[in-house]
Amino acid sequence: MSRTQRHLEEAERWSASNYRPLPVVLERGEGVWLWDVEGRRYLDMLSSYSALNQGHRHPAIVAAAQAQLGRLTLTSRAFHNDQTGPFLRELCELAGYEKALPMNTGAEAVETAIKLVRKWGYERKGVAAGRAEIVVCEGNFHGRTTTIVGFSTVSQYRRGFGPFTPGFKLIPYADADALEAAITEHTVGFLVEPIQGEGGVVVPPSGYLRRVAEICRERGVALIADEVQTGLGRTGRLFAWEWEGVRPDVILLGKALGGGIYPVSAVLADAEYMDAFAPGDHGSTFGGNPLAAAVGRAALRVIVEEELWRRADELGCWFMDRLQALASPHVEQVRGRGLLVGVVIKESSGPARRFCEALLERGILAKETHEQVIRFAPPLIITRDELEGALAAIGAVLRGP
Ligand code: IF1
Repeated sequence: MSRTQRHLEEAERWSASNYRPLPVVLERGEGVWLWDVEGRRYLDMLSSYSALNQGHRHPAIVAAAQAQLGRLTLTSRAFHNDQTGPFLRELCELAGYEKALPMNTGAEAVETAIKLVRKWGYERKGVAAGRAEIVVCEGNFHGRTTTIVGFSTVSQYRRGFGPFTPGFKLIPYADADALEAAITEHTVGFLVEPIQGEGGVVVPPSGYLRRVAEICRERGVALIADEVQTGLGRTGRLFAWEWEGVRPDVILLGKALGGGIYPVSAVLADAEYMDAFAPGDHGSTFGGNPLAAAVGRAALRVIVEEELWRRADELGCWFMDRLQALASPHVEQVRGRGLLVGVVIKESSGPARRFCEALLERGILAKETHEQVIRFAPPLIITRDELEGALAAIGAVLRGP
């Protein structure tokens, strides 16, 4: 029995079945490359859903983690440490916000923002107790907690998990008029992804973010941008909202903030909002721990020093043009921004998964989102030559039967 088969059987026996991974068993990663237990090499075109913008085991981030491992890893927030303050300062200065609250996962950042804008609404806006509402979009993906899946429009993410948290109102994505109509005197926030990742790499029309920002400002509603997937260079700007010159009231970061080696997320906002939290209101055992902060500092340093957003912008445009030029009979549309790219497969060609399986055979790791979209989101350190290699394999698969 091969090592792969042995690992697959072990995982099958002992793991909960909450995922259906492709049948590949990885054991080493470096930069944009991964190796499986048979020694085969793969190009990572998923980046753990954009948590690997800096690539696998970036030397500067690993070095920072190793150095901190040798000093101090966890103190709880009952005490200060010498890493968290500098991390939050550097993060706020980079993003242009007054305050940051560090957490661990993207979902925790989303939950933190929900609590923050609700409390801000009650204490600053005078919203009637217990009546706060947050507007969210159809096709959203903000995480897997019970509150968050309660406003998901994907039936599988909700099925069997009720009862859900009240206080959320769904509107169509990319429809600013729908936002205007949905806001009431109880509305405290609008939670939106600048580009819907899981929803199928859906890019809203130009002007949408600007318009919803205007509406939120006019109506005194907090604009909350979930940049967990689109942030930190992925779409060709440091933050996706920069494409529209919009400054959200609250931004959520995660994934690549952990440099591909540690869960780090954060909520950023000005004091007007963040000061709604008093000591003891909210917290987390690991949120903002010294190791997370040291890793977060190095993760940001790499993004800035290597100007990863510029690479995503330049290579992303070229990559999408080349995908379009494949003229594949299976492709309905190529869409995305920067190196967050979705290839929509025609229904007549069947689900996208078979194309991902064929790509795996050719040494490309990619994952479909929902049924019909192949998502390509390589590490932002990828070179044009490496993308050329990916295009050769993608072309062979998409021009096939
Ligand atoms: C899974 C999806 C991507 C996110 C946005 C918050 C979170 C995510 C915009 C929560 C997380 C992950 C979750 C992971 C797969 C992946 C995913 F397919 F599920 F939707 F990327 F598109 N906001 N997305 O994309 O962050 O708590 O996971 O750290 O759950 O299967 P998290």
